[in-house]
Amino acid sequence: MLSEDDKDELFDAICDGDRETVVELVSRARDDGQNLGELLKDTMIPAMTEIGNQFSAGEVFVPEMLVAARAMQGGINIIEPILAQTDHEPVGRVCIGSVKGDLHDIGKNLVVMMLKGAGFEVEDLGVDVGSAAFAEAAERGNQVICLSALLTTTKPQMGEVVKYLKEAGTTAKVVIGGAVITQSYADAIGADAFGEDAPGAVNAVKRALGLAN
Ligand code: B12
Repeated sequence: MLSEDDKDELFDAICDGDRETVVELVSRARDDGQNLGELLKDTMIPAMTEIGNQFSAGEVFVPEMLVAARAMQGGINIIEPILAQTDHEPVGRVCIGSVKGDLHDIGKNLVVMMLKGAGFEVEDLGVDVGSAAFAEAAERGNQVICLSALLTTTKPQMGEVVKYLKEAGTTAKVVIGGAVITQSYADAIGADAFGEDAPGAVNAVKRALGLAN
């Protein structure tokens, strides 16, 4: 069993991006039969929230957030198969992809890790994803379709996806983000929410699902 001190060490290890310590502590918790859902919710997700807040406040930058996300992922990799066996319900089902023509995926990958850390089940469609593939993901039961674009030239693809999904009659919500995206663009194309960064993506997905204001 992890003591309170061990849990503090786990929290700090995630914030500091110390993947080895995260893997060691989470493995010990698993071997001891500790409730991993609780550990995720009470210790690990708050650590990612903390690093996300520091990032939003300009106190840490992308490299620190990437190593923290990688450390978190090390722990999630151990927890995921165990939680999948139990009746642990995900907060929601989300799919994400960089839109057609866009090969940038560093930001998208951060968003994936943040969403997983917040308890969402995430289907990552990768890069250069066309409208039909997003519509098929909605048909598979994803409640939110997240679109990422980094280029001025690929930004209009987001409008195309929203139009395609509407015509296909899907009820899934659409959340968009990426360096060239703004709230006013989201409003203009009829997307349900916009997120500025990875923590903002979690908020946007929650807003789209009516789980946050
Ligand atoms: C790394 C990089 C590349 C790498 C990508 C590697 C990879 N695996 O991703 C490579 C070298 C392949 C590349 C290629 C190109 N790139 Co480039 N690239 C960059 C660079 C330097 C960094 C992008 C990045 O990773 N940022 C860090 C991440 C963490 O930030 P982010 O992506 O913005 O994501 C955050 C938010 O936007 C948000 N977010 C992201 N996605 C989503 C999704 C949702 C749903 C939500 C809610 C939020 C969200 O959360 C993320 C985390 O906080 C930028 C410059 C820059 N400083 O942005 C140029 C940049 C984006 N690239 C640019 C260009 C022009 C190109 C090329 C066309 C160059 C060329 N002539 O070949 C090609 C296009 C390739 C293609 N078809 O996509 C331009 C785009 C200009 C424009 N406005 O159109 C930029 C801005 C450089 C510049 N100043 O000119 N690039």
